Amino acid sequence: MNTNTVHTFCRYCMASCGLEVTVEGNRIQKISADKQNPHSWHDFCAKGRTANQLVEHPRRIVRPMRRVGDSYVEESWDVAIRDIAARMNALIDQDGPDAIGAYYGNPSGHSSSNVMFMNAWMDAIGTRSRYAVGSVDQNALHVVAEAMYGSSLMVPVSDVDNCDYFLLIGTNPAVSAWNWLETVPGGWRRALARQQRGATIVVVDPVRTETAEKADVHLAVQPGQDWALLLALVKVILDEGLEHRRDCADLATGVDELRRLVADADLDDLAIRCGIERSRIVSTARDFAAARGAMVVTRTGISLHAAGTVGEWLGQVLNVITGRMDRPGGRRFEPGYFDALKLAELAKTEPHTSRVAGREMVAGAHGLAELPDEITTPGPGQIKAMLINCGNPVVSGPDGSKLDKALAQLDLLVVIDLVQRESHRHAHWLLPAVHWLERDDLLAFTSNMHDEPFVQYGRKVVEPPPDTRQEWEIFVDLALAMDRPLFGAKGLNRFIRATRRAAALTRRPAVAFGPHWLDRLIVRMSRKFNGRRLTWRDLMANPHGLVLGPREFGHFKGALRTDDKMVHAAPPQFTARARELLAEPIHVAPQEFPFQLGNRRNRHSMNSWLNELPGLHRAGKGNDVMINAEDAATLGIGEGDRVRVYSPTGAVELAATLSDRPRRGMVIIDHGWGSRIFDPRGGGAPESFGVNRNLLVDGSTVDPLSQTSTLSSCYVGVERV
Ligand SMILES: Nc1nc2c(c(=O)[nH]1)N[C@H]1C(S)=C(S)[C@@H](COP(=O)(O)OP(=O)(O)OC[C@H]3O[C@@H](n4cnc5c(=O)[nH]c(N)nc54)[C@H](O)[C@@H]3O)O[C@H]1N2
Ligand SMILES: Nc1nc2c(c(=O)[nH]1)N[C@H]1C(S)=C(S)[C@@H](COP(=O)(O)OP(=O)(O)OC[C@H]3O[C@@H](n4cnc5c(=O)[nH]c(N)nc54)[C@H](O)[C@@H]3O)O[C@H]1N2
Ligand code: SF4
Ligand SMILES: [Mo]
Repeated sequence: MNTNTVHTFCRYCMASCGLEVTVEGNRIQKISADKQNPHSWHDFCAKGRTANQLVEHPRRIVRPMRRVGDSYVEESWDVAIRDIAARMNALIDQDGPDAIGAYYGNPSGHSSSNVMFMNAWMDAIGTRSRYAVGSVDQNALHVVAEAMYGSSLMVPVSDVDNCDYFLLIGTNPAVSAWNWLETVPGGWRRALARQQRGATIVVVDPVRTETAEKADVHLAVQPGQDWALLLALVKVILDEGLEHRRDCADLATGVDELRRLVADADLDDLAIRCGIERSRIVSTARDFAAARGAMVVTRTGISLHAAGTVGEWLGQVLNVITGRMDRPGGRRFEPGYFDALKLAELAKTEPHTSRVAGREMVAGAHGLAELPDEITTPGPGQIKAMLINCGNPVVSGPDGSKLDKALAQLDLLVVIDLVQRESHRHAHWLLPAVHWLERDDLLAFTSNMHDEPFVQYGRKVVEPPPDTRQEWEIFVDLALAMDRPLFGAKGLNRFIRATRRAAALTRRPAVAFGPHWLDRLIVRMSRKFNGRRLTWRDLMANPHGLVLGPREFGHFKGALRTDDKMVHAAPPQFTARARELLAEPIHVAPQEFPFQLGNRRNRHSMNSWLNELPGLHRAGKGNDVMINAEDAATLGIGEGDRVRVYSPTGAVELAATLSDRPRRGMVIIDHGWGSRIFDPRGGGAPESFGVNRNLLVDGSTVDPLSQTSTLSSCYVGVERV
């Protein structure tokens, strides 16, 4: 059998590590780091190394499957698409388009065509019942970027290699690989290299994480109260005149409003709220402002709390007022080869207020926490059918059992995934997706997120099983079968049909409309580097990827999409919310639920998936609850004891690990566990590892500015069983 080597990159997370894959026939033999990749292989981890295990998952769905009673039967795509289209059309005729709901999860963002075509389909049917992973992830960042910089996708990247002072808040890059809306391959390793050369790393985290362990300073903040710490830092900087005068005048508006806000805040009060001594806050502020290159980085440790947007905003404010935007060692705008911000503008969803909770959409979708009530509350606009694409919201969102019950009551649940997981157990149709090792991707919309100008064509490594399909194709087929205009654009369906006929006639599949058309267009329109545009040939001739030039500074101001081309440092909705928080009494845990529930990611899992694969976790895998040893002593809990963790919403049982890592009053359970994996083909018993900690989280509280569920602000009780 012939053996060949393919170079591509991993699409599990934003680190986008370059891969070298050895293939024999159509089977992957070995995946290693592509050391010839000039940009991104340095985070290469066991998840990438074992990615073939998901391709060859023993429970992988490889043909469309229809539920019949309690089991599933295989069907052809023709039957599947026709049945789904007919049932959805009947519901739309009867109840209107909002009767069709849809959710997309995290992996959809690692495909170049998935979300675009899902939106095209949602626009085709006209539904506003749209839900997305952002409301359990990074909505706060989108809201802040939109208000401050004029585009929800304008996310300046970290200039790690020039940074002298890292203020890392609510992030554990030693595990999560410097991930969010940026690709900074080897970011953590590079930060440590800077530290070797004298840079300071400050980590703000209620837990002494793997990252905090390596830090020069660890500030064990009171969970959920980073906004108070950040506001205090801003206050010290403005009160002591440590701000960057020129940027505060020429780059930003609203600094006077910030001055008024901090004048109304008291440093001692803020220190008590965040649980960090005033003197440490003051010295951190002074050191941050004085450092030559410095950056604040904020992530999910901020966003999954009720004050998440205010925290995210104040983190950006610190960067802006100390002159870190567009300067070495700070945050830089990467123009990339393609202007994704422009695309985001074209693809904007009409604003919409939800039916039951009366909340606004954020970044084109409603909050996941609202979904159960939208399914169970009768009346015009009630969701009767759902499509879940790349998601496991029962595990990733709050109050999973409430959502599970709601999903059970749908007339139609359609799932597009590789495997049937917890959120898919009531599915009427399981539609088999294609793994990224089986598809080509040009991730043009991440072009502004790389920490240096870079392009790599994500090559397909093996052929997918014949009856699996990429999401874009499923959405096109559905829109055609439903006879509803893709993208809401009249005439497009007819045109697509014509290209498909031409492809069949000429026996050239590439003639049929698909995302490869758009890829070609994007390359043709690419920004010039060294005086010339990219060509398709450049992409093909550089399988390891192509660094397009040096990191450039000076694009930030021009890229701003606010009407006055200025950074808006103090959007009124943010200052109002900060004043609301200042007026709130200091949080104390309710007596019956005295602990705050913290969260961890696992190096060898991707949110709720990959944790079932062999080789990635040791035997007996699952999650446990980490309890501060002093707290455990007062509860009479010993190492390895079985304990019950309970909240007003739910209860779970698991083993205890004692540790001095979490601050007192906090217990930690890894998220992403406790999702069953079903066997729709073989009918084997469901497999499951660990417990779902989000069963403890009430869905009714959200960050009002971003609609993000407060997954990390949950109070619980703990007892030995
Ligand atoms: N308590 C707590 N909860 C959290 C978090 C936390 O830190 N703490 N983190 C949150 C964050 S940051 C995120 S991003 C969310 C994730 O939330 P979700 O995106 O809803 O869930 P995932 O666990 O990522 O599940 C992804 C699903 O996509 C499937 N999949 C993988 N690749 C493909 C593909 O190419 N095509 C298709 N169709 N399916 C595919 C997988 O099999 C899996 O079933 O969880 C959030 N929930
Ligand atoms: N191995 C692995 N890597 C991943 C993922 C994965 O599942 N596994 N998921 C990917 C995804 S989708 C995302 S979005 C990114 C997320 O990347 P990160 O946000 O860096 O994710 P975490 O590693 O969960 O780090 C969050 C940290 O916030 C801390 N924290 C919790 N509450 C608070 C608080 O109130 N204040 C402060 N200051 N800190 C708090 C937690 O203790 C934790 O250490 O990671 C990505 N990378
Ligand atoms: S999952 Fe691992 S190998 Fe894949 S991109 Fe992320 S860090 Fe790299
Ligand atoms: Mo995420």
